[in-house]
Amino acid sequence: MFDTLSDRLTSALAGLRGKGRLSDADIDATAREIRIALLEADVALPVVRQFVAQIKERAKGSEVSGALNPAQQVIKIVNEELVGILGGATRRLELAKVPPTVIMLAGLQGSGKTTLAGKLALWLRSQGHTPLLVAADLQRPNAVTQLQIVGQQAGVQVYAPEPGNGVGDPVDVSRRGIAEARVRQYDIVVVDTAGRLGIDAEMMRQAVDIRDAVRPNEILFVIDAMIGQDAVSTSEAFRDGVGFSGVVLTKLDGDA
Ligand SMILES: Nc1nc2c(ncn2[C@@H]2O[C@H](COP(=O)(O)OP(=O)(O)O)[C@@H](O)[C@H]2O)c(=O)[nH]1
Ligand SMILES: [Mg+2]
Repeated sequence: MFDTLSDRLTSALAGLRGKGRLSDADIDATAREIRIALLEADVALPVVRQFVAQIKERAKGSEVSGALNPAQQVIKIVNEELVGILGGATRRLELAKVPPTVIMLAGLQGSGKTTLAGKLALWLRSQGHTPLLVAADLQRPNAVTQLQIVGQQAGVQVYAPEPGNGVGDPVDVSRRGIAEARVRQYDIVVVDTAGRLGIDAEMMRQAVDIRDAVRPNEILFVIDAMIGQDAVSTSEAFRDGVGFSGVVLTKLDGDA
């Protein structure tokens, strides 16, 4: 996807190179090309609209720089805005002043939460932490076993007091998981929660209840990069329903 998007953007901007002065018409034409490039890359319309509007506004605005000609300035603006969207928000995990740090994983079923729990555990361990994984997905068949296997592979402990498959209270397990970590001095707790196939009120309520019970330092919203356009509405629903402090895109190794 990025190869074509990158090609399209390059050609959209190519017309500007070498121009000493840009008219509003030049900027509009370039904005139109960028818009088409993004839409063809399956970027959601509201995102495209905002992005293009931002670029137009900045390009037509008073950002006059002595060092760059107008065409170079537009290219710089597009570049900055793209970095802002794609990579501007990477940052470190927020650690609690008093351990344990609590990380809650939320997202739709199949988005990759349990897999991420394992990756996080392995990485945290390599950084000298002693993480505890908490099995709070008591819904999805074999979710508890899956987390236990993932924990074993990463060489970290899994707190799984309930069998799952519909048995046990995820809010209670989450709360007890934090208490367990405190007593046994694990410094980071990763709470693996249940998702649903689509956004539904029951899932949101459960995620909110877990959030309120464990007061996480980080809520990582896990999203499958292959869902394309649905990513925007799903993220917005989670943002408004549960809130999150970070987003993890999974399956970037796929063919989306
Ligand atoms: N290719 C690929 N597959 C992944 C990735 N993360 C998760 N999966 C697969 O996606 C499926 C769902 O993942 P899982 O962690 O069980 O999702 P959960 O329901 O959110 O816990 C599993 O088959 C995983 O192996 C990833 O980054 N790349
Ligand atoms: Mg899972």
